[in-house]
Amino acid sequence: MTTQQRVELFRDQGFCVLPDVIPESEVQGVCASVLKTANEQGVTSYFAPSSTVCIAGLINYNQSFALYLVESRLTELVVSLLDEHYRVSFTTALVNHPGQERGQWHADWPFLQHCGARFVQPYPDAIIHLTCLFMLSDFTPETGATLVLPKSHRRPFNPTGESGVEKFEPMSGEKYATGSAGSVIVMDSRCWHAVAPNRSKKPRVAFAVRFAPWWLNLEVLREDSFLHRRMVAAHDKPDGSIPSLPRTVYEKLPHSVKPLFHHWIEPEKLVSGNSQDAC
Ligand SMILES: O=C(O)CCC(=O)C(=O)O
Repeated sequence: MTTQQRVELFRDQGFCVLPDVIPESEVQGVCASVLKTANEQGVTSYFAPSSTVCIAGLINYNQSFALYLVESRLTELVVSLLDEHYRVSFTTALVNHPGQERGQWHADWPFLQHCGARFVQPYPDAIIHLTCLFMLSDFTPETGATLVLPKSHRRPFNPTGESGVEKFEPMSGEKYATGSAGSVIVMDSRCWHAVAPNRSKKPRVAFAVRFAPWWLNLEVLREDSFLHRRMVAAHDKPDGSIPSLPRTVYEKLPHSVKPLFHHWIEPEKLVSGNSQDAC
């Protein structure tokens, strides 16, 4: 399939699946590495059922996947959808353990209606943010491949706001986004999706990377930023925040990956005694 064909599929369905972004020979190693990090750092997620473990700011702890973020077909697709100069907004590990139940239908940030920072519905029909789910184990109906509702991305609302839908119920037209380990689901963040039950005996392992165009304000996601304090913390909203990227981690990223993270490097700390100079 060409990039143009993928773009058309994406625009029509709200998502498409890119196979073999992480080569078969490498995906097991990345999977083991992310699982190790998840065991050390993971917490349960707001949206997912209790047997899902998730880590926000995964890149801070684990860089084993960095080079795949700039895989050529993925890059071509993202540039076609967001134009150049896009950036990473989130990197999140997602480990869905056996026995996990179905999660609630939702779209992703910035379309989550109960969050402090959101596009209020009815929102415009434009591609504003991408959610990419990198499969580190096979996504099948048995293992809990993500449930998606094709074409839902064109709706100006989603189940996290007033929508009249039963959030935990199956929906007519829903589909499993399946693929083998190493594939990536590239989804419009407006597309309705849900965690699926994992009926297998092994964890279903993935990580999510979200891409934002240069013009989308991400500061509200930054821990302790003015916008975060004002729009999220002050109203006790569930947005959470993304830890800044330590400069030492940034410096070690592959050269081609650095531009995706430059905006998130931790701010320079003021040296004690120099604070007046800085003002
Ligand atoms: O783990 C999945 O299958 C879906 C994850 C999800 O819903 C999300 O990251 O927004």
